Amino acid sequence: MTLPAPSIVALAHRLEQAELNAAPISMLTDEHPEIDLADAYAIQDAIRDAKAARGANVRGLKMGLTSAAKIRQMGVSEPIYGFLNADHALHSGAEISTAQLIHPKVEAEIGFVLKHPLRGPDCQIEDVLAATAYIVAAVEVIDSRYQDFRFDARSVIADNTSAARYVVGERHLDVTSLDLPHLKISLRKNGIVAAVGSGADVLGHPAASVAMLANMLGSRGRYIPAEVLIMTGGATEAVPVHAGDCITVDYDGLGSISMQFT
Ligand code: OOG
Ligand code: MG
Repeated sequence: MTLPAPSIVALAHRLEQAELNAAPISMLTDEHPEIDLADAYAIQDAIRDAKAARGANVRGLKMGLTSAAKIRQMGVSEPIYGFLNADHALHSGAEISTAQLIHPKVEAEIGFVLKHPLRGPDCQIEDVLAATAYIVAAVEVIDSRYQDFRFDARSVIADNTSAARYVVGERHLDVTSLDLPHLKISLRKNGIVAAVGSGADVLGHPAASVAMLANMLGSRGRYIPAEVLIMTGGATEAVPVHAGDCITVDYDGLGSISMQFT
């Protein structure tokens, strides 16, 4: 850690105001090049605490930058994690107002919910699958609070990994019947295919992303609780959206999710 506690709280406040006012700010590391990874996660924690103090619940956890497509698109190559707010969850068919967002993009993901908590280190794909209660198709709406959607790893971690909204599909309880690496995903914007991917695009297997999350949390003395949603990261590159756009994502064997931006 390099930053004193009051600076952590002040930077968290600046980021949260940017989110709540849909008004972008410059990258935190432009002003504070000394920020390290521990500071960045501490700022993210302070945002979570500020939301919790106002009664917002955490619904889950997310991994980011877990596919080659996302790493190439954002130019940041380390997987990162953040949290999902309960009041940012939406159902398929939802209307999403772009007025509350800065420069939203959508990305197709696979979600897990566990029946047992998972603790690193040494968590592996098999441990994740044995602990899984169900799988869901999920679409994340990301919205960086930084100008031009440009950031480095520390800045995007502090900004809760650009988390903004997420749309979750139906539950698939029969986990063993799903061939997750070969599960094909196709994202259409206004009827035209804009991105395609598969489960294997997420670290070779989306359960590897959950295992990595357990191991990353474990290194900070934390764990993945049971019953929370875990989003494993965009399998495809993120696609920018504007008012009027309709997004539909089809997942082989997991159904479809759609949303209308207004
Ligand atoms: C950072 C968040 C990445 C994912 O699924 O890769 C992420 C960003 O690209 O803005 O959520
Ligand atoms: Mg994501």
